[in-house]
This record gives sequence, structure tokens and C-alpha cells, in this order.
Amino acid sequence: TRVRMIATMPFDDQRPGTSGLRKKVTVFRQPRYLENFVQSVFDTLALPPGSALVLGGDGRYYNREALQIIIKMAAANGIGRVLIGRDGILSTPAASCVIRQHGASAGIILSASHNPGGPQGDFGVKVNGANGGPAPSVLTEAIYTRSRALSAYRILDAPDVALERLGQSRLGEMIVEVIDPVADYAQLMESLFDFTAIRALFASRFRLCYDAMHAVTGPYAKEILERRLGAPAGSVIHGEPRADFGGEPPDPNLVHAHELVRIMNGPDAPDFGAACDGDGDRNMILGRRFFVTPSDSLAVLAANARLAPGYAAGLKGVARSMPTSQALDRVAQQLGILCYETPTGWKFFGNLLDAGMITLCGEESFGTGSSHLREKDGLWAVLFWLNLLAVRRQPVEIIVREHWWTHGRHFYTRHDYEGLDPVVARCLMKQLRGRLGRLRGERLGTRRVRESDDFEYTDPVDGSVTSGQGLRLFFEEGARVVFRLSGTGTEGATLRIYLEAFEPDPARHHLDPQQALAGLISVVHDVVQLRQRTGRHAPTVIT
Ligand code: VG1
Ligand code: CO
Repeated sequence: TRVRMIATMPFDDQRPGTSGLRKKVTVFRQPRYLENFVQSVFDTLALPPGSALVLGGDGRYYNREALQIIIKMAAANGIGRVLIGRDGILSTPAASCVIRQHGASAGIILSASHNPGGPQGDFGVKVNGANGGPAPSVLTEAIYTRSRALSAYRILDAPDVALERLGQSRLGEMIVEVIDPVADYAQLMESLFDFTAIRALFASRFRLCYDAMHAVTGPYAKEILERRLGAPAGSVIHGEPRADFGGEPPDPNLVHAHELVRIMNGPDAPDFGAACDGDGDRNMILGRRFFVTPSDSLAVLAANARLAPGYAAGLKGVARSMPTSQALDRVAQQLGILCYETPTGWKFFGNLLDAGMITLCGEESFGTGSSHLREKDGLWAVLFWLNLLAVRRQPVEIIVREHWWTHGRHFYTRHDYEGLDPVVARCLMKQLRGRLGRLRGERLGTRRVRESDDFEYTDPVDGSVTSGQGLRLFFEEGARVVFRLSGTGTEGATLRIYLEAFEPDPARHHLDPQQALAGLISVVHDVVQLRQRTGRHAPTVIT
């Protein structure tokens, strides 16, 4: 085993997006591509010799090969110890948990989240810091700069490391420790939620259907839900992880989790349904024939937090990404705590959590989490709901309807236009940005534009400023439309349009959000001339 310096050429497309570097597998497999990025990560992190690093991924295609390369590069870059999930598996929240519990200096997570897997699918590399959270923008920008200038990478000339068995071995000077990917995480969950109450719930014939979508949470869910909490065997469906997720995007929404949706809408539907994404950080919550909007789920958890032992002391504050509905703000107001509004992406919650300013946070994109770690956490949200159901013993639908009754309902929907020509999408955004000022005060359909801006965030902890985070039109009575371009896609551009309107009147709470927001939807189409510019008549995905 000796360190080799291998010449590389710089790549100019390794700028991490909303959540790590995400590309087609075919791009990652280009000679020296992965190596170039990983060396840029090591150079930028500049960890002291002997540091501990956590490694793992969602098990998608190319996970194993990439891990072997990264292990050998870690050894050649002076890392003292790597902690790796068995078979190279760690869900994103579990990786965050392991970094924190084992005092590691950083982590590298291999995942493209809910994006499709397989040889023609996507792959991704995420870098996390010592707090267990995604690297902040300053760091990812520095990695990007380095990746465009790198001329050589370091790798150990050694055979592949066996990852099937738990235990320690050595690779050159570095200790390789293969750990149980579930153990630390499951223990953390037991410390936060009332497992006794949830066990009693299952003993009372309460039924759950949990869809792991052939992705990373299968083993976690079987251990925690079926083994530790006593959910009947078979409560977890699609629990065997596959490298291609069974050929479908592991995206927990009403479109892609179709089998779960069918079961939950069926005549013999269980009481509670849930699904998590490829790397286990997203969640979808369903009641019997009832969909809980992610923004509502976040608000309900905040309002009921004291029912879970881990949050019995109350919440210090809460935060949501800007496009997430303002349902959370109303709960915060009632609780007398602050609600922060951050740009899209979990990395922006890190400082607020580290500073102890917030306890709960979330995003409209099926992401919920708390101060227990520094990533959003799908299974955590499912357990939180189970804890709540175990205490309140009411159907999911009743809990949400009561919430609306108390706080009013925020009708909410997101319309995604995927695979647009990037030039067309950028041009549409640019022109709208130019018109923001003139739209103020104007009447669009039945509503008047009260305010408009391009969202800019000043981090209250370190003062850093992030601009260009979404174009916003505010209407009267709290209605709002937000436009942004996705930062996680690997093909063309995705335009996301987020629509929200507040409805205080309980007599109107039963409406379908698409119906309730129809006026706003048509206004938006006219304002940006969506059809004329994109040739699209309908969104690709509605959530
Ligand atoms: C999307 C979501 C964002 C989320 C990000 C990563 O980003 O909108 O809320 O944090 O995905 O989630 P974008 O830039 O495509 O809108 V995951 O589960 O992919 O790590
Ligand atoms: Co994810």
C-alpha cells in the first residue's frame, strides 16, 4: 500500500447545488471525475491529520464502487479513521447522527436523494461538517473553485476493503471501522419518542403501512417499526433496498408512492400511511383517504410537540424554508416563539440549530427535522406522528382538520415544470425579476399585488447574505406565489411555482387545494406567459 499521485484535469461543472453535487451516473463514471471532486473536498476541508470521517450512502447504483475510491483517497489524504455503514449503507439522517455521536470531523454521503437510480439514473456526493449538517455555501463554493484548478489527486494503491462485516481493519495508516448503519440512529429515536405508548398503539390493532420505496430506509423501518415497536410484520412495504429502487424514482409523493396511495385509499385502508425517499430524509404522511401537506405536517408537529418526550420542554423557535407555507408561522405566533424564514435547502437551518435558536424546522418538499441532528429526517417525522397518534388516539384526518379549525387553513400547492430548456427557464425568471417592481399595486385577476421581491436571506448567526432565492408576489390576505429554479436536477431546468392562500373560514376548509387556488394558478400563467414560453399546458408534477 503506497500513496499515488495521479494527474487529473480540472472539471468546470462540479458546483454543488441545493444538496450536494448531483449528476448522471454516466457523468460520475468519467475517468477522474469523482476523484477530482473528492480531492477538492479533502483539500478544502483541510482536516487535521488523524481526523475521523463518516462514509455511507443510500445504496444506489455506483454506491459501492464510489465508496472504494473514496476510502482509498481518504487513506491517502491523512484521514485517521473512517466510520462506514455496513455494505456502505447509511441514510442521510443516520450519517448525520453518526457524525455527531462519534465526534467525527466530517462526512461524505453518497446519494442523489429522490432522483432515479440505476446505470442511466443519477448519483450524488454530499459533504457534511462536524455538526452533522450539510456544508454551508462558502464551503461548497470553495470546493467548486478547487475542482476547477486541481491537477492531481492522491489515492492509496490497495485492494478493495471488505464492507460486509462489522469491525475494525486497517488500510495503510488509516483505521476502517464498519458499523451497524441502524444502531446509533435507532437509539436516538428511542430517546426522543415514547416507544411504550407507540407499542401500546400497535397492540390496540392500529394499522400502519410504511413504504420504503426499495430505498435506504427499509432496514431502518423494519428494525424500528416492526421489531422495536411491534408493528405487524408486513407493515413495511418495498423494504428491500435495490440499486435502482425497483426502476422508479424513490420520491415520496402522491405520484411516485402509488402503491401506498392505492392502499391508503382502498376499502380496508390502514390508519396511518407514510413513505420516505431514496436517502431517508424526506417523508410523506397519509391518513385514511387523506393526504397531509408537508407544510401542514410541520405545523401540526410544532403545535403538538410537547406530546413527545424529546420535545416536552417546548420549542425554542422554529424555521421553515421561504416557499414553505405560513401555517407554521401561525403556530409559532400562538406559542409565542419566533419563526425564521430561510432559503431552500437544509444547510440554512444549521446555524439556527447550532445556536439553539430553533428546535423544529422543515420544508414544503416533504422535509421535516429538528435539533436532534442536522439533516431532515423522514423516519423521525413518521415516529413523531406515531407518538402523537398514540397520545391523541384520533384519526390523522381529524387531527389536521382540528388544526385548521384552530389556526385557519393555508391552501398550498407546488407546480413543477421539469425538463425545460434552461435558456427559456432562465429568461422567464430574468424577465419576471425585471417586472417585479412594476407589478406592485397591479390587479391580477381578482387579486392585487401588495408586495414583490427577490428573496434575500441574512443569516442571523453569522451575518452571511444569500440572494436570488426566489421571486415572490404577495397578494392581499396572505396569498402568495413564489417562483424558483430547482438546484437538484440533472437534466434541463425545473421551474417550481409555489402557491398559497389563507382561508380562515372553516366552511371552506374541505375544498381541494387545486380548486381553492385555481384563481391564483391562472393569474400566474398569465403573468409569466407560461404556455407561450414553455409550450407546456400543465405541470409535470403537482404536490
Ligand atoms: C429540492 C427541494 C428542497 C430540498 C432539496 C434537497 O431542492 O425543493 O426543499 O432541500 O431538494 O432535498 P430544489 O433546489 O430542487 O428545489 V433531498 O431529499 O434531494 O436531499
Ligand atoms: Co432526500
